[in-house]
Amino acid sequence: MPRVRRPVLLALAALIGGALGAGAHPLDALTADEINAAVALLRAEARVDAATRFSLIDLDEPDKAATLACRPGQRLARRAFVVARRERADYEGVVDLAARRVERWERIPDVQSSILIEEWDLAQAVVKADAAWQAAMAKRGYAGSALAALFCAPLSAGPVVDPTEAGRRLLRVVCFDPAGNPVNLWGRPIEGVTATVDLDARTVIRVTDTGVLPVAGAEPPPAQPASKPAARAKPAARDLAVRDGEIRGAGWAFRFRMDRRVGPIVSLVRRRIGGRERMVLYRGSIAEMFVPYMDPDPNWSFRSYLDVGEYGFGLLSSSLRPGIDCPADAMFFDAVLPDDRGRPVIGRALVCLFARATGAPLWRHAEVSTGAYQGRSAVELVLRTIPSVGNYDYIVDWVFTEAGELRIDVGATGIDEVKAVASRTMADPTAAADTAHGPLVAPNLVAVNHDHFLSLRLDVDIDGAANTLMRQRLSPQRDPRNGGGRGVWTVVEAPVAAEGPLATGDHGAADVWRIVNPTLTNPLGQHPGYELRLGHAATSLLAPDDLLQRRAGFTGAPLWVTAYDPRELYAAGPYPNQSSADAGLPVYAARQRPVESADLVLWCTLGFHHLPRPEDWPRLPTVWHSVALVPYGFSVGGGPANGKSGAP
Ligand SMILES: [Cu+2]
Repeated sequence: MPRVRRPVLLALAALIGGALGAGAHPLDALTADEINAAVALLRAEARVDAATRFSLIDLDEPDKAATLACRPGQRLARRAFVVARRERADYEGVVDLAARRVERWERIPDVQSSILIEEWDLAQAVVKADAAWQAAMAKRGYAGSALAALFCAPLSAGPVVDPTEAGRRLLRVVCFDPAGNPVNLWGRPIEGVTATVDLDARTVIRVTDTGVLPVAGAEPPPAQPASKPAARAKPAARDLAVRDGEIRGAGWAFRFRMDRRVGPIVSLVRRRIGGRERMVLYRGSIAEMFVPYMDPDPNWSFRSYLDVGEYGFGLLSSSLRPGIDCPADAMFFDAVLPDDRGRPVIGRALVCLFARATGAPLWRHAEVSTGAYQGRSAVELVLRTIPSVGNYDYIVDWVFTEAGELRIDVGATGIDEVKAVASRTMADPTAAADTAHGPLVAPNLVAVNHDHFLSLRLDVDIDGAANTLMRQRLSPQRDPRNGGGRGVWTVVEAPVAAEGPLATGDHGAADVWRIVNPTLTNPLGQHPGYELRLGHAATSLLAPDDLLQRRAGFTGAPLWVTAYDPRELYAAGPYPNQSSADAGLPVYAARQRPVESADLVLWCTLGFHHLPRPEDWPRLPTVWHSVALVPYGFSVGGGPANGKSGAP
């Protein structure tokens, strides 16, 4: 987690309040003025002081029904949700900005709020000043200026089960010799030494030293040179337009705001069909990310990052470069986010938006019999952010297609997390043991096997809140005709009645999930709906009682459904930093609330096992994975008339 972005502090909040046009819509992000006001009101009531640090100051979303009923020009009361840390205790609360009062403020016991940026620097300084750690480094030939030049990464502590660590605010620190390379700080690990830091006490409580291993050689120069960012071109016109914070194009209309914890939150996602706008998704966002490493070595066994709740995808979103990160003609958006001290900070070009020609037909047919041809090229809208979470960069795309598909594409790139080993090649006698948990990617370097599980919280509202999730199971049947010599599969459909994790059936991917509005019918007499395609839905292979798995139970299923609850936003719970017990989805879903013809929320686990390749080193070529919502009976014949075309 190095290289802290030092964005521009907003001395003149008014400067951007208008520039971003924010605050006009109930779901717009807090403006700089509103962030300042929230902190000032907490200060006035002595709930916080100058030493208090803030891990979240975000819009406390207004009531869903009130938001949907809100007409242009109308204002709803604005509230800020705040998480703060003061005198070694964590607090959360809500500030009513219109009434100028603190509505709720309470201590949250037995949790650790997310890691603050200033704690990264603190942990590094504390470790470098520690005598036991210095002695461990001296054994490895690092002292004086060589020691000072090391990069020490503040890793989230993982599950805290050791009684001597209970209740302490921790980071675990491992160090690297960057050898002057400012882009890859991770390529030369000083293996075998982990320092555990108590951030409140500002001290190292333990140095684990499992023995000296060689430090890898210098990184080879890239096979292809890095490209230079292009000048920004004029934004492609097409039908893409942004007005008053609303984005329109490719038959879609939606809004978004940036959030320090989860990154972009898209909302009020509607499809324009037959001159009407119809709701598809009320709110969508990332709800957590879990990355457990598959190495039991004491320097690795704790590595089980919950990147969203421990660090923050919005906080770590990086400035996007035109011509590389996004097309040169994309629109780029700045965003205002609070820093650790609760001051509004402007992040430049954290989000980009563009229309993309896919280079393939949206549909086409060439008729051999008549020589006739028809086709249409495909264009889709992409809303992109790229959080850089330590060594990894995640390209997160919300993609809106002209065919009515809403896709979430996630591209993993950056730098693999590597471990130093004795082996230089697979011919070495140590190689079998050294590569038990990952392949050799360079002499003396193993890229450790791991998983990525990204939870997406999708508050789908197909033509309104009353929705039902249908499971379509493919059932093989024998048929007596044809002499009994062949069979078919048929589709057996059943509604999901109650909350819970949803396992795939005996035929794995043969289950099809469809979310419908059972109160409406299209001209064919079907319920309008969307099919959910869980393209990449690997689940965790860890046992349910595994120390790592217990903090991320959501990864046990590719799909979960819960009843709508605006307070349930995070798949591993609101406070996953240092957690060691079930929270989030397994707890929410255990209530078994009914979800048939109800306002429900889908939680997709976009998961993949990462078995690194030698070619993933030292630069990981982007690996893409997707989840998609695809219309089913939604757009046929223009859909239900006026939103009420008769009973089912
Ligand atoms: Cu990976």
